[in-house]
Amino acid sequence: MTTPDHITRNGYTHVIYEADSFSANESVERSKAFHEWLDTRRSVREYSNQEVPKEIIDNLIKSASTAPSGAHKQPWTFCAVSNPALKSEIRKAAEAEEKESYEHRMSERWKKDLEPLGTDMYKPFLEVAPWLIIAFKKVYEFDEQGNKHNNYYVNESIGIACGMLISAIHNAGLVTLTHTPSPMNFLTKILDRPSNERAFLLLPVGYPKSPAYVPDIHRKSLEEVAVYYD
Ligand code: IYR
Repeated sequence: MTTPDHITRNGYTHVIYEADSFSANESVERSKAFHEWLDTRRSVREYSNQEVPKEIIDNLIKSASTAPSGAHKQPWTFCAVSNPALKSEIRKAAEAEEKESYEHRMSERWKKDLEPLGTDMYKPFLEVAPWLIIAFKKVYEFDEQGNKHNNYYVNESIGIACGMLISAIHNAGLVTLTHTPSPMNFLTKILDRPSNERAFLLLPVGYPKSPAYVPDIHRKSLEEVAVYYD
């Protein structure tokens, strides 16, 4: 019997999926190489103002948008900002929130935990980096009749998409940082987003300043993060 190239389930077409096929040894090598490459990624706070072509940003967003999502709703919009006036407006508003956070909202313990990272209320990277990508989650959608429908697992979905975006940025030889000025609703206003979208994460994208310094911190070992049940 020949294998059909598609079947029907619940009246919907399902097509054959073929995964890449590697030998066990090849898989070991590839998984090792991937980890070693991913482990070279660092969150970078010091940017060069060197331009990044829009085509690269298009590809990064397309990569992020390959993420799995609840009921395949793809509940996200990625806003890519290179306009200097808008970047300045975002910096001004973000720094105003950060000032409030650092001076009043964050606990002493929290600020102590951030000391090794060297963060503060000043965010020059919001103007220096050639691009800011702001990931908005779509909490609900409107159907043709204008009725609201909640999306599913929205935080999980956009979190995964942002993880894939960060990996895509690293793959392109660019750097980023997960910036979360809180609250982030000023971004809805500045970028004129519809009411069903909430800002989730702001990522500056660009080349690092030369030299760029990052904190001398290290990742947990496998033993610290994994538990096996054989
Ligand atoms: N949003 C602030 C504070 C901050 C909080 C955490 I948790 C960090 O890992 C880093 C920073 C800021 O961007 O400075």
